[in-house]
Amino acid sequence: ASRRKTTKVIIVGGGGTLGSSTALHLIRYGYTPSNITILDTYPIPSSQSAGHDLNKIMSIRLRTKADLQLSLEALDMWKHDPLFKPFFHNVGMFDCSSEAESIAELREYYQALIDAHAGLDKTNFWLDSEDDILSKLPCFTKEQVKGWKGLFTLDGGWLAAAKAINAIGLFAKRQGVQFKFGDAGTFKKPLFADDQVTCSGVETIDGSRYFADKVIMAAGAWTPTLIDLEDQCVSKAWVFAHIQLTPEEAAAYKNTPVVYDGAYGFFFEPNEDGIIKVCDEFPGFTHFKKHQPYGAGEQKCISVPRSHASHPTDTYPDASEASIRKAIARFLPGLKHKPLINRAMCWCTDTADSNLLICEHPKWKNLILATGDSGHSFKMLPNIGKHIVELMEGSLQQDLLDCWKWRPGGDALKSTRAAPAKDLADMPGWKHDARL
Ligand code: FSA
Repeated sequence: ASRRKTTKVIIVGGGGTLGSSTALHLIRYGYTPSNITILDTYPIPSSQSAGHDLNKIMSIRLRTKADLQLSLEALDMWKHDPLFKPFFHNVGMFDCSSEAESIAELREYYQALIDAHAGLDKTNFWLDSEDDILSKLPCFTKEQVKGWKGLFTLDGGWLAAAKAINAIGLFAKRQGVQFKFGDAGTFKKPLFADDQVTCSGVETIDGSRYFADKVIMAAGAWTPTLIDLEDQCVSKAWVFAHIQLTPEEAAAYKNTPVVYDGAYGFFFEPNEDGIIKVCDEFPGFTHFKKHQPYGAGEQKCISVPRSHASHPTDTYPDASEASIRKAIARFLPGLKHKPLINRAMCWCTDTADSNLLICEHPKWKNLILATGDSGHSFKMLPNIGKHIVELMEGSLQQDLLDCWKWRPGGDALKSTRAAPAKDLADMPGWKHDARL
């Protein structure tokens, strides 16, 4: 306990999902808030973080071995923790399809949830007919859902993402956590003790030097550009667009569950301003460039994120417009005539096996990586930081250590997705900034 009071921690990317959660749990574990420094290019909630979004999906996932424990812990905190509760819109989620093969996979998934013996039979239901579907989703028509089947879960819904990170930020500020943003918060390189092995802090691009006992690299999709991760993470963009509804239009979608079909995409209930977010589903877009992260002997080909925050005129490729329109035609045919607004890309970073990468760097003591979200980590905002602190303290449970260890090899370009990501260089339509 006394070690916790005196240990200094720097969180690089502390304005995003994994970083802000780490700051929260350091405080909850009794670390002295003024010994915690959050560095980020943008103020918390960092506008280039994937978590800086209207909404993200909440549901229990079983993609990796760690998922069941982590999503049950998260669900409990989204439902009951006073800090997070206001941001969980527990409207349910419908995972559906009209293709025989995908329906069979969804059925298997439903069975796996039941077989997890975690009481999930009480909250998950198979919807087998049009009438079953309409009973949960009155916004659809019978004609529209002909042949659809799927899994409805009461454990799902959406998370008001940027607002939840903001709440952590406000709490951390009140507690006295230190914040540095802009050039003073943008990572340049790690600093080392005389042994050149023990990390002792961070230098930022304005030349400031910050010293600490532990440095946590939680810069999300930017992490592989900052520290050489030996190709373990490939950063990719996913896309979204918004539709502004009138209050009358929005009323028809109130309390609509999140609807997800892997062949089309997904959409969310309108938020309090009547905005619906629509996404397509695809294996992501990379942005490969020659780049030299710290620790690499020379320049390498790395997918370097390019944020909407830094490039506000960027939108998304023409191909995304077509697939988002296709998702709208499928889910929201009555809104086909409405204009799309706020088209943008959002950056995640995939590992080969889609497990997170949360471990001490094998070469550098006290430099801890917390990245590799693989596009599915926002739902763990409430609890992931607890495990990052456990890793830092050496008390993380063995199965999580195994899942999240340093593990070069494998194919993070494809990861566990249907196909390797395409590169933005081959996808016209997203760049509207003549200067860059
Ligand atoms: O069930 C989920 O957690 C969906 S995450 C949403 C998403 O856009 C993915 O659909 C996409 O493939 C990528 O992983 C980014 O996140």
